[in-house]
Amino acid sequence: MSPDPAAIRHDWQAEEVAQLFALPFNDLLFRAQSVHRAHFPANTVQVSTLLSIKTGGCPEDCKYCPQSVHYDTPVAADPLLELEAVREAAQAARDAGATRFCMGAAWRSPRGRQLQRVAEMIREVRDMGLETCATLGMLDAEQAATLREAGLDYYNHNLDTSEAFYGEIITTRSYQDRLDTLRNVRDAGMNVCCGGIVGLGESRVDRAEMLRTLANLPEHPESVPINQLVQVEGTPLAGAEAVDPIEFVRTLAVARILMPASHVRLSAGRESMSDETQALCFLAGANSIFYGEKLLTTDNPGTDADRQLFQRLGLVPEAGKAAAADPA
Ligand code: SAM
Ligand code: DTB
Ligand code: SF4
Repeated sequence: MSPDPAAIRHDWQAEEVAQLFALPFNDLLFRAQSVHRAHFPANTVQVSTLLSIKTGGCPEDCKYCPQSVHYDTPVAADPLLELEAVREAAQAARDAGATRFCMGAAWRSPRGRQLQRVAEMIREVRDMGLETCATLGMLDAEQAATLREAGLDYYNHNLDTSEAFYGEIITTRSYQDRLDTLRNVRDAGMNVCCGGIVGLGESRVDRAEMLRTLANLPEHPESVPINQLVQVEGTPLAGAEAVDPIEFVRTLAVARILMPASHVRLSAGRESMSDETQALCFLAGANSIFYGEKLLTTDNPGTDADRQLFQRLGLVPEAGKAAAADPA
C-alpha cells in the first residue's frame, strides 16, 4: 500500500521536497488540493486583521523591512499605541468580520514595561471574543509565559528564509535565535505562527529548505504565513527581481503538502496580485488571509475588494471562537 499523502510527517528529506517543487503544475495543485480536503473544509478561509502597535525605529537590519532604522524609508518611528486605540481597532476588525487580531511591534524583543502594556492589550482583545496574536520579536521563556497568561493564542515569528540564505538578509540576529523563540513560544503552550517571505532573491532550494525546516520541527506551526515581498522604497530589496506568480503558488502548494493540518496563510503581497493568482493560491491550499486595508505599514486590498473576491470564488470566512461559544 502506498503511504497516505495527507499524513503528518516530520522527516521530510531535501530530495522529496525538491521533487514536489518540480512536479508538473497540475499534478502539484491536484496533490495539494487533495491533502487540503483531507484536513479542512474546501471553501473556508480564516480571516485575521493586523495592527501595528509600535511602528518603525527597529534596531534590526532585515533587508526587506521598511521599519528598520538602518534604511531611509517612508515609515516614521511612532511610540507604542495607547490601549484605547488598540481597543477601537480591534472592535472595527471584529465588526468587519475578522476573527483574529494580530498586534505587531517593530522591536528586536520587548522590554519589561513594554511587555506589560502589550499584555494589557491582549486581555482587552481577548475579552472582545477575538482570537489574539502578537509579533513582537524575540521572546525568552519568561516573556512567552507572561503573554500566554494574558491570553495570547498565537505568536508570530518567521524564519523568513532558509538557514543558508538567511545571512544575506539579516545580520543582527541568528537563525538559531529564531528557533529558540519558537521553542519558547511552544513551551509556553501557545500556537505557533511561522513562515517566511518569497522574493528576497532566494533560490527554489532556499524556499524548499525553509519549508522543510518548518515541517521538520517537533510540531508543525498551526499557522504558516507565506509572504510575497512587498518592495518598499529605501530598503535594500527595493527593485529586487519579482517572483514568478506560478513559483509563488508552487511554494504555497508545497507548504500545504508538507504541513497538511496547518493553516497556510496567503500573507503579504496580495495588493499586487490579480484575483486569478489569488484563486490559484487558494486552490494550492492557502486557507487564511489578512483582511483590512493595511498590513503593518503597507497596503492590503480593501475589505470591499476582499468581500467581492470571496463572493467570486464562493469562499466563506472561518467561524472564530466567539461564534463557536455562541452559536446564536
Ligand atoms: N519585529 C518583529 C519581528 O521581526 O519578529 C515583528 C514584526 S515583523 C514586521 C513580522 C514579519 O513581517 C517579518 O518576519 C517578515 O516575515 C514580514 N515582513 C516584514 N516586512 C515585509 C515586507 N516588506 N514584505 C513581506 N513581508 C514582510
Ligand atoms: C507575517 O508573516 N506577515 C505579516 C505578519 N506576519 C506580521 C506582516 C507583513 C508585513 C508587510 C510589510 C508591512 O506592512 O510593513
Ligand atoms: Fe524589525 Fe521585525 Fe522589521 Fe526586522 S522585520 S526590521 S525585526 S520590525
